[in-house]
Amino acid sequence: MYTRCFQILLFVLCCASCQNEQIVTENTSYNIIPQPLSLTARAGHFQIDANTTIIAKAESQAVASYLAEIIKPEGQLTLPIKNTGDSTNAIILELNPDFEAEESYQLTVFPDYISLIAKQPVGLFYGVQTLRQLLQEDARIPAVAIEDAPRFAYRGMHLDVARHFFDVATVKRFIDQLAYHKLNRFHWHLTEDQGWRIEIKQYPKLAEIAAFRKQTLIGKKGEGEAKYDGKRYGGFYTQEEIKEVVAYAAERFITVIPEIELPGHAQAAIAAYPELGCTGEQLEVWQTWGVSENVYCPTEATFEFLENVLSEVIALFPSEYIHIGGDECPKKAWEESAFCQNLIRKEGLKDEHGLQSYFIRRIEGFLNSKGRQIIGWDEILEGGLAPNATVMSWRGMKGGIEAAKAKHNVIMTPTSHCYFDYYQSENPNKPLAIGGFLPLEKVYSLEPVPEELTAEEAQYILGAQANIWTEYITTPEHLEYMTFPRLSALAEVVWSPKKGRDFENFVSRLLPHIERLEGMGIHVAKHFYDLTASIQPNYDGNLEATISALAPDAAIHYTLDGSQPSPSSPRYDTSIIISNSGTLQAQAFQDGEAVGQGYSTPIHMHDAVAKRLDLATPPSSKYTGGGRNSLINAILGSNESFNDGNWVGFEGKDMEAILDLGTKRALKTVSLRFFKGEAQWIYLPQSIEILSSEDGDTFESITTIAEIETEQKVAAIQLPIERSTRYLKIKAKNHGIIANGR
Ligand code: TNX
Repeated sequence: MYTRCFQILLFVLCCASCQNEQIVTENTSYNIIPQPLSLTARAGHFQIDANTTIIAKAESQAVASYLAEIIKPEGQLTLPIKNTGDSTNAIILELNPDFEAEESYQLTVFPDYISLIAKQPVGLFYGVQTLRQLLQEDARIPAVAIEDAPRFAYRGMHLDVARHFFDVATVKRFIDQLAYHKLNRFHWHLTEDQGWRIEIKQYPKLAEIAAFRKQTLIGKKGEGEAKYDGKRYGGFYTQEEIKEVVAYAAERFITVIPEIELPGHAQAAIAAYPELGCTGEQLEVWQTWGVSENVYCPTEATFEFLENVLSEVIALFPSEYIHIGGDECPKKAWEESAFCQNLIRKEGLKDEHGLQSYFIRRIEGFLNSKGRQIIGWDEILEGGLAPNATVMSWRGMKGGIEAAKAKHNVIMTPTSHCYFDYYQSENPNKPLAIGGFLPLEKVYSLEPVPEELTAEEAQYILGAQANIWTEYITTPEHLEYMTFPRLSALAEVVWSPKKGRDFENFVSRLLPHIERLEGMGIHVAKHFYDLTASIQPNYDGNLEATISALAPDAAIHYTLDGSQPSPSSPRYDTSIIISNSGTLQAQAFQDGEAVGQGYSTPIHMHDAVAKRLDLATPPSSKYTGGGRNSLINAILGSNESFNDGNWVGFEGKDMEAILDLGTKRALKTVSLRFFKGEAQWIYLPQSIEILSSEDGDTFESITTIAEIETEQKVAAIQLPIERSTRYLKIKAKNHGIIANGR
């Protein structure tokens, strides 16, 4: 493969986002997230005042008390809870065992009372969450009739407290938000190579040694020497704290699923108890990110340790499911261990993958004997699945598909849609993340049930969850920034009916939802207001810029003279016509304050802008940003990246572009820019030829250059031509390098 990226003078950003057209459904004004199953608007409103009461029988008391706490109007006393009473000015909670769906509820707001009915307290609890979202600042609740039930039984969120530790208060706040979004599983990732976070009474060194690392890698491991911060770091939860969190979650109808990683991601435990490893070597708790090769050795002593640990874990967590990890277990230590090789032979296992299966099956057997089930990451499929295991499919959906076909339960959490440790924006000021790119829209587009499955197989998809790995997330504020608003999108994926899911409608409800979250002090990512732009030639010699943000209420102001946009700069409407060189700058404002990342680009007008350009060979889809138009839109391709949407690449073929200037023009110079990225198989052309023509048919060569070189990533070439002509042909000969294996 050989490629070249080419630009005649200038280019655009091709913007994938569209105009924000708000779809107004009757649900929009109620702004509930996740969207309920059905909602019918009604006239009027219920007013909470000093005389409002909550009526609830004994079985609904717990939810009633929670409601009284949560809905307390400002400056007023907690609403009194009564067993029976007059329905006027009351919020009545009732259970009705005849309701079909387990977690369903029916909420009807009348002007003189509110009726909340559910099959079980959990349904009442979700009705209360909806009520919270309906509550206006003036303590009014708009009249409405809602019938609601979740699509999936498993609606999860994971948190890695091992790479970085988050205290009980932060974890509780996180759990509060899961509840607010009607999620019901909190997957607590408690052990890792870099830290062990749960007190185990029988093994005190786990808290003393495994919970602390000497220092932490700074940034990412580059090519040179890795840098460390030199600061001891760690922490763990005492068993009392664990109980407190589990009880707090249970009050919010959230099951906490603990994860104790095995056989890999175990270096911290091995650092505390070296006999758990294959070499017996004294290790340190890992200070760097990645996957450690120091894994548990499958000796009887290791199984005894793990069973003792899991016994304490079981006593703390009532969850039916215990997550045992199972991911990313390098096999090197087992390959090099005589004990492991012997065990493989003795047990008649095929290889190290068989040994991993043996490991998981033994742990499953132990947990099953205690009445618990295991969940494992999709690597537990390799070498044979343990008989009753539930698979968490993270490396795409394929592990989940395979498991569902084999009649195993599945939780979908593909990196492509569910990794909230990935970047959510292309904003250059975004904080460092592990990598990837997962914008809000992508999260929202997750469909947990793959088409490949039959209706029967689809029953095995219990639901989905998102994961927050915390290698680069060190503070509660940053954790919230990574979580919100992506969690709101996930909540709708797992709760709301598939039919009727609509991103634009979601966005219109999300804006008031974000205000509610901010009202609770949550640090929400505001990339929602980041601007993207598309600058296109409009073929009358001008450019037309369209600018958009995801937020439909963004007031965008712009300038063309290099000054910083302010609320008094011209307000962007449908497009901007640009006919001169300068700088286009735009910024979104909300209540007069700049919000989100603004947009800025230099505009370099020249004679080819918005003229007709034909490409004899089609550009490669791999490297093509804005296509043909990006060559004549007055925007330069980036000096750093060929992926900025402004470069056009040609793979395997020569480039031939014919420019029609419309009339005969006296030209002085042709300026060309080429991108060089040899590591990505992008090469400068071997040679360039410029030709001219009066009629667009017969071309005459003006000049040729054979040698093009640059030390930079971009070769900018100026060719003096001094010619009056209407048509120009630019030929660039491909480098001709044939790459092996790519
Ligand atoms: C993969 S997902 C991991 C984690 C990392 C994460 C970073 C999984 C089962 N393992 O250990 O933190 O990638 O995105």
